[in-house]
Amino acid sequence: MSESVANFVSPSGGPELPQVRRLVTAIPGPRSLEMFARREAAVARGVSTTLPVFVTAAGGGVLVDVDGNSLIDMGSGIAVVSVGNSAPHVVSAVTEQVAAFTHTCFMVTPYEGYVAVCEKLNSLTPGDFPKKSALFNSGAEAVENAVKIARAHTGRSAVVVFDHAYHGRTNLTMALTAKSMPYKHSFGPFAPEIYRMPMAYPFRWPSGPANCGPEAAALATSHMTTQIGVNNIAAVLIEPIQGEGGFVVPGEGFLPALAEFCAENGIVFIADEIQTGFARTGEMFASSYEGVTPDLVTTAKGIAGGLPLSAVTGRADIMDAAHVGGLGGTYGGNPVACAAALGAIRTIEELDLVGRARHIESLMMPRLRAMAAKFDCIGDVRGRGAMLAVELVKPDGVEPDASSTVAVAKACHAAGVVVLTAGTFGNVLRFLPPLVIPDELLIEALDVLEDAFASVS
Ligand code: PLZ
Repeated sequence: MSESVANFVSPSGGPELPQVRRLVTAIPGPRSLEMFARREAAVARGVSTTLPVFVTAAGGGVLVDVDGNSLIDMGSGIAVVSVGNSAPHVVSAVTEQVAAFTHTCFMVTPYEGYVAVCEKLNSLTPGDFPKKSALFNSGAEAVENAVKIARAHTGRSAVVVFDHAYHGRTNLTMALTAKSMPYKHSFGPFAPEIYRMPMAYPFRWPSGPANCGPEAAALATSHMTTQIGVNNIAAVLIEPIQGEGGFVVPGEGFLPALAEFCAENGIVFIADEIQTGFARTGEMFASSYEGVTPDLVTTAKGIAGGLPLSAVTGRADIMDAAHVGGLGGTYGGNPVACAAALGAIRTIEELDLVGRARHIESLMMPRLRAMAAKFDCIGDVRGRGAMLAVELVKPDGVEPDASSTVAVAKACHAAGVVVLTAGTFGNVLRFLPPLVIPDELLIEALDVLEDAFASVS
């Protein structure tokens, strides 16, 4: 373990959780099962559970449950606690803020934290031009507001999205999301004026990964021109690496071609960096990998170390298109969440978590590639930084293998490693460790994963 990470995980005054995998009961244990029975009686079934282990403490790279088990966290609560759970700067900033005041509503009587978070976002996001930001609560809410702003700016209504996209669970963001089950099924009717284009998905591109980026871009721009009409398009909205859709890294050239097409045609290019943002991919924002400068960026998740906060950031003239009073919400940019964000961003900068994400990639990628060579069911290994995945397929082809994916995930869970699945076909295992996880735990998680593949193959 590097010294900075060791110090970080056990700070003076912070939670000192031993960075170990330790199982003292079956997973889930008896107390978790008891609580899960209560949960089933009290909580609506529509809210699902990946692993019914009830957590009492978490930090660094571990989750500790009510039965005393210590599990390795390879999910970060879906890419949220990149700085680790209860990161010291987050805890101290939140504690101070919660004691001073908890809420005034920024639209009624403002406070500095909100402005400071916007200043940080304006300087950290890609693009060397005047920017402004607005703060909200959830990722879906940020996406909704980015679309509102783009429509106000352009006076146009159409929004272009892509196959395998995920943008949220509200009515507009369900419409923007590709996958029906479980996100949209039985919940329509959906918002109009949403148009879906083919995604540059290298592993599944008919003529092969090498042609994927340019060919997909040509298709998308031709469809936009002929089927929608460029003068009707307010925004093109895309995740620079798709998250729920299966960690699809777009074929090279796809994002730059889309951004260029948008710039030529007065279309607002929106990067949904909700899952990819804040150091996760080994850049502060994943758009930077291909030098793409979005007009607007949506952020959430990793922004605030676990507190609910989201944002839209972008070109000042576009952000100012919405009339006074047109944007807002009771809780958007809540002072406690803003304090958490300032603590989280400080942590990312002080611990060089961008570099740490690249280190995680360098540690995990060779192991995942070696597993792909060993196990026939792994068809593809992909991702960037600490946002990595393997796609499982039936032997000798690309037919998705969801049942093996679930089996490998379950074997990892039983062994005390929290992994998540993803993908339109449910056949992607994804890895999103906290960026402060000690190397030893990562290596142990990979050992467990390899055993899980061996047991399922
Ligand atoms: N945009 C790119 O990844 C959230 C969803 C989990 P909210 N992804 C996790 C689930 O099953 O609900 C996400 C995302 C991207 C938007 C969102 C939405 O963010 O904070 O969940 O609303």
